[in-house]
Amino acid sequence: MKLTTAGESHGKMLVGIIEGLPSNLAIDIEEIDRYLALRQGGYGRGGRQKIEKDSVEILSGVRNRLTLASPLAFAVRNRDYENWAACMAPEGADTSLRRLTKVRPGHADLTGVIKYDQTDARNILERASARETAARVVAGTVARQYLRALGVEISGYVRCVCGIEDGAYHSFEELEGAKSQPLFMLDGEKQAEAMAKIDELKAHGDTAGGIVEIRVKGLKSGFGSCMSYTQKLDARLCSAMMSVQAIKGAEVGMGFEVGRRQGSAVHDEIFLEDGRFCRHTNNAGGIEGGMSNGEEIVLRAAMKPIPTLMKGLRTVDYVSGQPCTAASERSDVAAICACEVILESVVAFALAEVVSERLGGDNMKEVTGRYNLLP
Ligand code: EPS
Repeated sequence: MKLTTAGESHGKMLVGIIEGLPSNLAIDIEEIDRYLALRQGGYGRGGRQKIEKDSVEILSGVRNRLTLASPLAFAVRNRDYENWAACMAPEGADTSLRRLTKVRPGHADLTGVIKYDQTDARNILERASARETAARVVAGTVARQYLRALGVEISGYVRCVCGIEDGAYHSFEELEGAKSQPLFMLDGEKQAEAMAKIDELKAHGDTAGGIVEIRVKGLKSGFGSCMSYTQKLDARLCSAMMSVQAIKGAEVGMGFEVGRRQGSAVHDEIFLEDGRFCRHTNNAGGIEGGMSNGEEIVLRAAMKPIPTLMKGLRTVDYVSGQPCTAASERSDVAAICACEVILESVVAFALAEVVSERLGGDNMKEVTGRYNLLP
């Protein structure tokens, strides 16, 4: 399974092509739109989301809601394009409009203009923008539907916003409630504190990041491989999370804490109960030796604060070489809920890739038949 995405933040649309889907996978278009809407929401988002109302248009690969096994092409239109066509159109654009030379610290602007030999960071930021993640939510939701056919579910919640942290354990069933919360947090008090923090940051022209936890329930053991470093499941899933704009850290299970503890306080002991191997703890986060071990997969990722600050950070104008304040037109204060939805989506897609590599199968009957034969 492979995904290619294209599209600029203020271009006509975002598009994607998913290759390698089996036939007869039922596609729930309304569910894709629901996740797109969730990606747009959450406390602390900015003006752009008032303009957009993302919805998917499936262009190929699906007939009467069932996949054909041909490439599934899709589009998510940018409503804002009509306000940007004069400077973004593929032909006849006035590139003197909306130039950005006051490069933003923390964004792709400066390194991008040097690497791609540009003088306008617009040519960099349009693609570097997290707007691209709308396409990954579409593909991730298709992958979620593929995994669901095997009994595998993905969920998550926001654990931390700008240092305000919910350190409690929450069961997989509890996580579903997070999506109806303004910051996808499960601890009401922490959430209220985090919302007040976002208000304060907004008033000061500043931004927030946070930490998200993603869980996968129901995956059988043996996905990924201990035989080749390229096939390790933890590496594949963390790579997917790190590919999301603004992610600066990824953890599996106990994560960085394993480096602070002794072995007997880290490793999950193994028991045989009612004829089944099991563990009473899940510090490994469901992955041992680069393979799923049948326990819940637990992943966390840290999102840095949005790099466009309304108050502006100190920088240098790329063209004049003069010190200045970094560019800012509008910005999200926090996009941690969007990040949660995106991380679920990229984990779903990466996992569907791993699963389809092991199972193969040209149609869903073959895929589910092969999965059901696994121990
Ligand atoms: C985004 C749309 C963008 C940004 C954000 C992601 O809207 P605009 O730039 O038009 O205000 O809000 O982009 C970034 C975080 C970024 O780094 O560029 C979206 O739809 O998610």
